[in-house]
Amino acid sequence: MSKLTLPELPYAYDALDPYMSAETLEFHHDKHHLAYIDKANELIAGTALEGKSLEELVVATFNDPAQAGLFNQVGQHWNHLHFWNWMKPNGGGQSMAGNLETAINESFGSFADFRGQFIQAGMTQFGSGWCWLVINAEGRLEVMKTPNGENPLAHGKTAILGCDVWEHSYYIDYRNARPKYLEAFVDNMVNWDYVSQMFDAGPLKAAA
Ligand code: MN3
Repeated sequence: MSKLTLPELPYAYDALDPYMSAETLEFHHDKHHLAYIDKANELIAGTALEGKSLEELVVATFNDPAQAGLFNQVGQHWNHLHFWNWMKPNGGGQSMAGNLETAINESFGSFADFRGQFIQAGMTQFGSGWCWLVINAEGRLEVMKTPNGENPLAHGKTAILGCDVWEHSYYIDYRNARPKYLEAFVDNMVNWDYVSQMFDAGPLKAAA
């Protein structure tokens, strides 16, 4: 593939205020995400990994201990590309397509049970990482958490929703109150339309 690049945010920097401030998005998107991309491009240049898709890069580098440094960079690029789209102004709550709602009810019992498990996963991820709603190998939905830049693809699972619980994602707005940030993410920011698109698209090929 050609070099990894940073897309614009899909909304204005202040669009998620007061749940996520313009200051947070400016730092997180313009500085943190860009740094992952620059480092990944530097590490990929001139190697046999040039030409692989981003999903292939995540899986290939996870399976090669010598590429542990690059794994976190390409994982974080995938994670953030989608993270910006997993949020929108006036998002969150239980407003989603019927087939996704049915799948959530079948997998978790109820939306409230999903919400509780997702927030719990984010709260209990010790240190930096992510909590996820994924399609597992059996085609069912489950909640999981991963450290650092790790992406569910490394475990044969396809993320359809993820929340960044690195401190850079919430410390300006919530200080140490990670649970409040996770509640605001689920209740006020999730872009269920984008989650639905990923759910309808099904498991990524690289997860097989
Ligand atoms: Mn981040």
